[in-house]
Amino acid sequence: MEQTLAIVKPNLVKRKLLGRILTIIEEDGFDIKDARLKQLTQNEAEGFYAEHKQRPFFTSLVKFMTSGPVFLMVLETPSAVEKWRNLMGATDPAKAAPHTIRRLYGESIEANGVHGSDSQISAEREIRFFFGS
Ligand code: 3AN
Repeated sequence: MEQTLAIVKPNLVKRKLLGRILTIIEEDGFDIKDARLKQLTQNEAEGFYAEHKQRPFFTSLVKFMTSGPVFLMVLETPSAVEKWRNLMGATDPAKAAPHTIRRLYGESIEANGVHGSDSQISAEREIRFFFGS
């Protein structure tokens, strides 16, 4: 079994698409092991995206991620990291495959609607960051 951290970003929570995304996740066979709605502080968003600190979009990304509550989830299934990334689609919604969540609901590269850990090591760090051990 493997776990990954999934986040529904503020734009999709605001658009009341949480139920639809949970349905997609459940129908794809993931087990939701933990979940929480959370308004991120600036510190939390900066800490979470620390690896992007030097990127030109960092300030804007932090502002967007703190613009309203996010929905955090620990998803579990075999190959959870890869499986959730496939279901999300590419970072740029315009380049994401048909039927992926980012293609369906993403608005831009920044407001692409959902986050997923990019490796098992990131998943461990990100789950610990929000949910503890
Ligand atoms: P992914 O979320 O697909 O792993 P990363 O890790 O490269 O993509 O980027 C993290 C987040 O930073 C993305 N989800 C997106 O919100 C934002 N981001 C990435 N690239 C850009 C960009 N060129 N312009 C604006 N925001 C970006």
